[in-house]
Amino acid sequence: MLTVLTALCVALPGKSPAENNPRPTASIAATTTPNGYTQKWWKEAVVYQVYPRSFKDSNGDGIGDLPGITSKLDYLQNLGVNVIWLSPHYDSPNADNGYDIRDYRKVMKEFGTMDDFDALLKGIKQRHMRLIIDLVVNHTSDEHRWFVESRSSKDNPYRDYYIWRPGKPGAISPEGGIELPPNNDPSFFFGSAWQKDPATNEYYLHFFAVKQPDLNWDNPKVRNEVYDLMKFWLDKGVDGFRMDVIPLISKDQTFPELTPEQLQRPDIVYAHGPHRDEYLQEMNRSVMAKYDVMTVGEALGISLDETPLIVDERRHELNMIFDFATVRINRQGRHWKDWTLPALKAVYDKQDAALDIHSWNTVFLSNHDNPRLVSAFGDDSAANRVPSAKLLATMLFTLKGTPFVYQGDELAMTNYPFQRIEDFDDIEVKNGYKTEVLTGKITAADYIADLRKTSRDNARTPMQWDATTYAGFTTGAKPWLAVNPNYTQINAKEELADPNSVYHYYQKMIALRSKSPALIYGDYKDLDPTNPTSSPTGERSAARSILSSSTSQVRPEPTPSPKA
Ligand code: ISL
Ligand code: CA
Repeated sequence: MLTVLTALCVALPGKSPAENNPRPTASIAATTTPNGYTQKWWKEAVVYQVYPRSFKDSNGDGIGDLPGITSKLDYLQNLGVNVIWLSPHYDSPNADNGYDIRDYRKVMKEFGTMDDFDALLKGIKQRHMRLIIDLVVNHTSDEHRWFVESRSSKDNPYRDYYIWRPGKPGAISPEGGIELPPNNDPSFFFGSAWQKDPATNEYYLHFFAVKQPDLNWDNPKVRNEVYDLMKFWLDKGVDGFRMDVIPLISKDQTFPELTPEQLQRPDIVYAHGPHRDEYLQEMNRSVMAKYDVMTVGEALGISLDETPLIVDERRHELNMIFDFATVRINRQGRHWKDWTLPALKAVYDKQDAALDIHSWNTVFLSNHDNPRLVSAFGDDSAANRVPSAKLLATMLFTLKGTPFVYQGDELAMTNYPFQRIEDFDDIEVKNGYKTEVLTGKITAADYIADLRKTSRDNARTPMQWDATTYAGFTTGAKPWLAVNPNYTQINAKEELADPNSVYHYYQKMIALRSKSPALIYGDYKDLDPTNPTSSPTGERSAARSILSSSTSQVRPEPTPSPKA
């Protein structure tokens, strides 16, 4: 489906945003736009998400790594992005590709060493870019030292770093009593969120995989450990954090049974623990207030109306969140659902209405947990892939909020043609196969047909750098996850050589946005909210509708040609 962008950006007189990649200065921090926004470097940034495992392998072991990223910094600088978000780079047994952390102060050995991290950070700073890292502190790996201690005995000093409960008596059968988990909380990765641990015969809570036990944020020692590790990385010079499932940190520790209705959307229940805002404010006072950083929370379970609770600057919690209403517009539960353009535009309208000058938004339609941008929100057919990717870029870079580009979307990389369960790596897919297919609830063919559209692995196939073996991602025998077979046509080398490529369109749009106060801070209005589709000329007219409303006051030189 092609989308029509119908934004009107009111141009703002006054200071243009600092040049690409500004260093923070007092004057920027103090400047207010005519429509009332406080100017901040992170509002003016364009963020690029790197999923290290799939970006670039430097040593031929088939796994992307930090030196690989460093070797591609010129590529990113050339694109014009100025903040890099690095998905987890910490020591991990990789039950969930690094979102299960074993040691927060160590680099994953497959990705390199701390020296490699320092070299990456230095390369980023030399290019006047910034780095934010993933902060995954709702849970750790079960191999984290704290959990190894915690599970060893009920009186271990680390016992209360995690959430332990005895089982509950269930129905009595002729063979005797049945024990049930402490309550019916489900895990996002299928099954119960409670796992019985043989060492002490109690259950620990894990909202995600069995190997991802949830930390007990009600323990002040846990909170201080987290604040210390945040400072460890900030003192190295990182510029902030993307915070994994951050609304989930506070739990209702009475653990009531969820109602059938609540079981449809457990994320909403989990995101509404009693101390969420209190802990985020404490984190802000203890850490963020002492540095010039950017924070963006993954706001699983938070509705649009509640967004200001977390991002209103007067509440001193986080700068921005990822609101799921947009990326989940194509889902019914876990399954694919067709979506309409007016419905998506209605979300953008609602976001605009929910946030005032004290709050700031993110703009994103893809990341490492979602299918490819052009496949999910555009049309990845041979005829329409390029124009629809450009149209989506036009939309993403002109909406109000800090845009996030996921690696490969600047090339219009597409979903992978998955055929068999063996083609997948994702733990969520594998757990789902056991729970849904092996129990006969659905057929393997239906399961895989749905995953072809929804699977997180669509986004995790290796970056397509060139047309050589394995797309130039690795020189090794095999990449950790298969390369999309379309790499001979869709790759960075081809696109860098083609002035009309999607890559160059992104480059022009990013440059235009970075230099246009109107596109960053200007007011937003949807001029055509009910238009369900576009004509083949939609791209041109959409581009004009934005540009014509802003070019009168903004220097026009970087305007992308509508034909670009
Ligand atoms: O992508 C999802 C399911 O397909 C989401 O439910 C996802 O699990 C949720 O958005 C939380 O995501 C984050 O935390 C997870 C990790 O697996 C994801 O990669 C991460 O982005 C647990 O740390
Ligand atoms: Ca490697």
